[in-house]
Amino acid sequence: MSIQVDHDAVVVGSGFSGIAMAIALKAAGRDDFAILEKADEVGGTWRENRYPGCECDVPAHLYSYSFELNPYWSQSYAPADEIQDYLLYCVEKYDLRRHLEFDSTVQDAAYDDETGTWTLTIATSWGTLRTIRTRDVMLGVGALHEPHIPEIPGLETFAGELMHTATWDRGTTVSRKRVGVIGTGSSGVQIIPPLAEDAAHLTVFQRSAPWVMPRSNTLYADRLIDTFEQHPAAMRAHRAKLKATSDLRERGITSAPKLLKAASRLALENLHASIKSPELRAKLTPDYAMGCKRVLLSSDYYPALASPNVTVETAAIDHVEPDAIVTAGERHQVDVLVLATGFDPLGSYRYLGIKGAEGHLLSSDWDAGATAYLGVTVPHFPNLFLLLGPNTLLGHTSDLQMIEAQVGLVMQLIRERDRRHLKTVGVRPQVVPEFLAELDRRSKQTVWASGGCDSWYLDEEGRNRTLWPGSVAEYEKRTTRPEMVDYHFA
Ligand code: N01
Repeated sequence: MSIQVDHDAVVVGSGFSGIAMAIALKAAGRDDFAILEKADEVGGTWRENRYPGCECDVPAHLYSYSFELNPYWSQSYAPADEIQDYLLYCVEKYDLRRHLEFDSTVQDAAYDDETGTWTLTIATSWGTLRTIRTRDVMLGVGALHEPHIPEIPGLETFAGELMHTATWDRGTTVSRKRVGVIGTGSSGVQIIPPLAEDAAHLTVFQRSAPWVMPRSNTLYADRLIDTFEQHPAAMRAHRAKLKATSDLRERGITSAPKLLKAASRLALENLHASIKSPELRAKLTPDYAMGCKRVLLSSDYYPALASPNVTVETAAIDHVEPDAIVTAGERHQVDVLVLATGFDPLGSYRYLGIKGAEGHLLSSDWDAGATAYLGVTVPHFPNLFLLLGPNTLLGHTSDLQMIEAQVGLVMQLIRERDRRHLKTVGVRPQVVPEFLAELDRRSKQTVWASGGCDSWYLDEEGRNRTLWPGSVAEYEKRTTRPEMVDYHFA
């Protein structure tokens, strides 16, 4: 009996993950798919994050698809707009626009045991609902997507302009205004220098001092761009070098104490050279081991904090009033308040209502934490594939490498299922406990666990459910040659 579906596959989300998945489906001649996107344009992270100073702190030639290298990156670290343009270029080049359905928010997905198909319920911003039936669902909904809004008493009473970095309104101007920024992670470190330049006064509310390494962002000379354009092999060699050094740094920061020590020394020298005031320097000296949280790269962050119109407040925030942030004993008046407070990791996956085989609910199965085999497949959720799912983010190198490996794995699984003329593929439940035990064992040996900090890497029980604890090369190997016995075909 052949089952009627609207599409063979539905890709949810059109950021780097969704676009990579769609390109792979297309390349395999599996043209019957839709890409559902809740917004009105592609881009994911790079469509949403438009705050001043937003860029990618991973080198541009590594933060691009390996199969679509871009000779035209203007500088070693690309600004957000340029990355968004790159994604738009990919959409046109691979003829994906006709697969895209905008203003289509997937509310829930339900698996039908009988037919082995999924039915997605999709809402528009107008409130209308529709359904799509499909065999495969690929979720590229973004791992760091749902803004984390801190629970600070009185925050809702703030009467000035209030924004999270991921919801920055491009019309906002800060000149002649008093601005407050809460948070000094990757987003905070990027937004603070341009705000310090424009605002009348900037108060930075820092809870933990980050580790900051100097970074030079060089513009690529026209001659080099021409060389990359005319000699793709030179560009590939450049990328290979970036990949090797980034992987090494990632491994070093995570679990090589000697390398960490040397890097920590460099970061403290950077702090010393940039900040002359001993009092400010003390405030900016991290009190946990480097690598426990993401190491930040910036050469204009410390100089911005040393500007005369900038105050670094390290006292805990007590509450917010309509025009001020109040810390122990001090009232900081602000007109604009920016929350650079990060994201709810894997939040977008949790908020989707996903009902799998035999009534399994993803949200319930993930009660004790989000888990997936190699971050991609979840027991009892056949023909459902996660991209950048649990334990597959990277701390300090390009997540695109993980996305490409995952897309490759998904393609192999569905190809194998079809080769066997079967309806479904999913991970065997027996395989997962051992995999999770391995993740826990390896994560405990990293600086994330031993570095003496709280970070979004670990959950409340101190378990890592976000980052991959091995090397990129190892992940690539495990996904390029998957153990088909780990999967159940039916
Ligand atoms: O968020 P974060 P982010 N009161 O969670 C503070 C990616 N990314 O948006 O450290 C006061 O790192 C919090 O303080 P503490 C990247 O993967 C990539 O900056 O918890 N402060 C911290 O300082 C990154 O890791 C790029 O003590 C509060 C900050 O807010 C991830 O996104 C660029 C608070 C949150 O830092 C998240 O980065 C940007 C409270 N109640 C982001 N709650 C690239 O360039 C939180 N904080 C690739």
